[in-house]
Amino acid sequence: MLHQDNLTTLQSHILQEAQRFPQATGQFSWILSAMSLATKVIASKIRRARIDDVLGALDSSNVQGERQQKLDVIANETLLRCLGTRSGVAVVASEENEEPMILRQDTGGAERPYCVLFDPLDGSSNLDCAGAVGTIFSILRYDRRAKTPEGSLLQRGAEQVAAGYILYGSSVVFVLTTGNGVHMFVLDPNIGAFVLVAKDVKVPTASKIYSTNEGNCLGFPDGYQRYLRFAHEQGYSTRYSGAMVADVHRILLNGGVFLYPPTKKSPDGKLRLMYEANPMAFLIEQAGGKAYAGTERILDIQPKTLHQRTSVILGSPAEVDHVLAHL
Ligand code: AHM
Ligand code: MG
Repeated sequence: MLHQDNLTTLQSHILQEAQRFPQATGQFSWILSAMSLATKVIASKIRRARIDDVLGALDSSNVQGERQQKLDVIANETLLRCLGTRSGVAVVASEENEEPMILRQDTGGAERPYCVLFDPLDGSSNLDCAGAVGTIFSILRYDRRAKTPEGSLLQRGAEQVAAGYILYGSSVVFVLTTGNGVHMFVLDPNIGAFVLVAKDVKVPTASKIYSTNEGNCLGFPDGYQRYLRFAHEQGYSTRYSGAMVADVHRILLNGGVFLYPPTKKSPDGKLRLMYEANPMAFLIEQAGGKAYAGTERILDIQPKTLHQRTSVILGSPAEVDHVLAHL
């Protein structure tokens, strides 16, 4: 992991990256700058949440039938507002909304080439106890062969042009890939900018740490239970925060494996392929790790529906291999 000698902000990093593509129109850079703006707003609202009395659940449920936190809705609206003003975005899809938002109808034109999908506030049940939460996003090219704008979103994760997450923890961390390695930025609250702190981050090859909701263990398929017995025998540590962004971030830096297997309650897994698994899988693979759903590479899954769920195994390559060997 290299530390930058010179001070580079997320904004200047994006502009530098754009220079690799002389034909680029700048619209992609504008989308990432909207993500940066939205997540600074969300970070500030999270910091003030108890003071502003916006903690707790609403009466409403989201498309998944889950109770929404007030901040889920605020984060969702903030992202929609920021992305909605960017002309390069044709379609936006959020984990919180049943239907994708078609921002522009002339989506076939080359001037509106991108779709953005996001989980606005991942792990939001951590909010009431001031625990870490995050935002996850995925950017796809608009697929002109699709019959409908919604159809344009149903692409394999391998087609993503960018993905990232923002961790709202003891600091605010923006982790990004545009398919050219994984880069990490931290929000400097004094200057209001994300500053590059690590370029080309690589996940450690192996580390005796697993991250899973072990309370569900008896409902996991046998292979996962065998892996957990192996991990216990080998003296592994367990770390689990209840927010995927925080758990994946720890694995990116310290190594280990994150597991959300099928359970009795969620036989297909709990996490959402398009909003959570695909962007995290893209990041982890770009960092030298592996990401699977059972024995299938996550990025190869052809989505059938926007909100479909998947099981997840991702992290250090050697640790993912240990899990796969037990399945
Ligand atoms: P959310 O997007 O509704 O917050 O749900 C996703 C979260 C992940 O962040 C986390 O890994 C998982 O759900 C925790 O689930 P569980 O409470 O079943 O362990
Ligand atoms: Mg989530």
